Amino acid sequence: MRIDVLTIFPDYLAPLELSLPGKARGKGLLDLHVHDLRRWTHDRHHTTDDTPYGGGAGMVMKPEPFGEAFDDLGVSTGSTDEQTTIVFTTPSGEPFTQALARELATRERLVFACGRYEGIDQRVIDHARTRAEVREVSLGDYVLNGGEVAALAITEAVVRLLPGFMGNPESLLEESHESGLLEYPSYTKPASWRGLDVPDVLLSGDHGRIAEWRHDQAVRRTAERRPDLLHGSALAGEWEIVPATPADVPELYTLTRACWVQEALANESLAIPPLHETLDDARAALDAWQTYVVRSAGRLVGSVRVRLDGDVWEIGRLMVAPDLQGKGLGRALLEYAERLAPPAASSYRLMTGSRSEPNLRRYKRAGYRVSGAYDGHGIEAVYLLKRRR
Ligand code: JD8
Repeated sequence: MRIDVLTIFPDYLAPLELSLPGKARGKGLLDLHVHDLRRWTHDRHHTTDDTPYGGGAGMVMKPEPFGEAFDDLGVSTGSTDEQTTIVFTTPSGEPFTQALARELATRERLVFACGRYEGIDQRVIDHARTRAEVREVSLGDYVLNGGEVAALAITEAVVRLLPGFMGNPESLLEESHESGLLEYPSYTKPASWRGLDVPDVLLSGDHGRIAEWRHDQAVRRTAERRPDLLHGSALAGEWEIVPATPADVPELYTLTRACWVQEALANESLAIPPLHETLDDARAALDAWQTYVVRSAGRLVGSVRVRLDGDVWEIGRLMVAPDLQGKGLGRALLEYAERLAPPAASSYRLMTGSRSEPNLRRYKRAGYRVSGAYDGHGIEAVYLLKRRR
């Protein structure tokens, strides 16, 4: 990958010579060029900024140096270059995420345009769009004095994803924001330090239990610190997925009836067990399954339950209030349920009516495949299975 950085403070990017990017250059994976934007100025003072049209505080970066830099650096002359992305780091950009890092890591060339002062003349961005893909990216919701720090961070996050860079690419999958879960706590020698001991499970040598403990720690940490990572934002406003309590049972029972009337209509059959369950059945189910509910503005609007059956993670009763379906909450609940699966689970299983076309389509889109017919209670239902990644 080739990376060019345009900045009036090239020394800000000096850290790229160190650590990861330095190693990538050594491996021939990265061709990094940091350019002083003043190279493309022609006045005695090498001016790169001027006063804003329309008045206002501060200065704006002039368009000409950027335009000439793009020309000189051959940033895709002629038709828009498919393999180059010009990145403007700006507080008004799209949030930088691991997903965006993965996307940028597929590019052959990145060109970072780093602003200072009040920002860059808008025509530079408009002009850049005529030459290559443009991404305006923000490092986060806080104000820096320029775009260099963001270019530095984005470069590090992208370069370490380049194929052949990480000694053990598998380790990438385990990382925060890659697995969708925050990292579990790590420990090294000594086993006891200032009265603080390493958790026994980590000294047990039982890799199954260790993986189970680590996964559980990762889920807990994510639920405590970043619940948004666990369930995204399918519904407007504040909502969250939480473990169900007995107090939720009446609403759960009502939601079940509402959702399974839909199933009954879809399958033209009343032979649907949930429709024949009592409130006590609903209470008892809380002991048989790990059940989670979603509340939005205090209203119970969705639910899912999970349990381990051998090495299969069984996902059941995935419900979304009929009036709120189609907003992605079902997908968020399914992803949440999958993420809860313990290491012992090698696949996910769920069930739906054999004639529930919308559900069947939804689950197939999520990677599930029909694995067999469910023969019980006189209903036509099918099992769907998905191997775990
Ligand atoms: C580029 C000029 C400073 C910003 C007036 C302070 C990114 N996450 C981020 N926060 N801040 C930036 C960023 C700040 C920049 C420039 C990026 C160019 N400034 C300006 C607007 C208010 N000053 C950033 N990525």
